[in-house]
Amino acid sequence: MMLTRSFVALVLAAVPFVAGHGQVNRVTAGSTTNKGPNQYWSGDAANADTVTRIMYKASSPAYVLFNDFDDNSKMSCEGSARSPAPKTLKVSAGQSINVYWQGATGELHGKPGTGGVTAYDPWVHAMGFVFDYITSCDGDCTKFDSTNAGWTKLNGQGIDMSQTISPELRQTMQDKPEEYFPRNGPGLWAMAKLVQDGSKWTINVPSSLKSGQYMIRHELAAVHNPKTSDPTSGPQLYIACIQLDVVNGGDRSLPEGTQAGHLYLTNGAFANIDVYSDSFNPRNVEMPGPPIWDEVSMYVAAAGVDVDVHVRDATEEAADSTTGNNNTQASAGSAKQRTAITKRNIAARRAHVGIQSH
Ligand SMILES: [Cu+2]
Repeated sequence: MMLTRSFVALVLAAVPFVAGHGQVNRVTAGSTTNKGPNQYWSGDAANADTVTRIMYKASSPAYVLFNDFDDNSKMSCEGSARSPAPKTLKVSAGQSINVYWQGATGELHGKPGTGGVTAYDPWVHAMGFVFDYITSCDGDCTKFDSTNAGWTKLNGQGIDMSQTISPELRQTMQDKPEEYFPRNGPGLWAMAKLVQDGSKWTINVPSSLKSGQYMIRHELAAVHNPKTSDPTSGPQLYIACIQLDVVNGGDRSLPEGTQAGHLYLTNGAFANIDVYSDSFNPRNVEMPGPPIWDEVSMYVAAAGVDVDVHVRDATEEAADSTTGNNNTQASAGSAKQRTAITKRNIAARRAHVGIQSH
């Protein structure tokens, strides 16, 4: 039977060969919502207004695998290093954006533990890392070729041994798509947290970052299919590139950063992670890739929350102290307080940008 190419494409879109995958449903900043692109139909009106670059479709290749970890182009934005999105999302420095993922398949649709997502399919994998990187677009993100960009890490989360997956999501993952490990006890993978939170991930734009256009490289790294001799095995990287127009910025430029093809080794510990192995110890999971930008990490160390602050001058302090904040819960860790950040200016900053601890 002869099939036209478009018919085949439609079938592939509707029935992916491999369970899983997905894409960005929408990105929000404050009261602004911007829809992710329709990856399967370029005529969708959302595609003329989106700030998110098109990812791989759910059919092959679907995600980036270890053999391509050294490929700057694929690793920067999957297939979209040279295919910008048409718009940028305006966001103030110090504000956060929320990225909502959508599964390409319905295994978790309406299931317990998925944060009440019912309008579309939730993200389907629960074991894996989440990373957020940023680069300057050197001007206009809608014309930016990110192939050789240097990326700076804003956040990286693996498995949090101080938390446990919800009993509901653990049960939901029991049969499909894959059973959750560790099978018992503590260990909350960042990806499970994302699913429990309604397939949502929050990214904080550093308050000290200079105004200008930047692109976020938001990456989900699913680890449910450990590497074997099969080149299609190993961690699956899902990379969403989101174009931002940062306003009300500070005085910090990004460092040079790391090219996407140099973030992870094709045969390093990350490529070879095996969460099912008897020798796997979730307490010893190494954080893949370069360190978090010190502009961000010094605040994490001081306050135990994943937002940033820069050392503030007296004028800013005075400005914040007039905002009448009476609802702060800052808990600066005294032992780790290795910077000039004080409890007071952390509290002031948090009040200033409206961030709650989580
Ligand atoms: Cu998948």
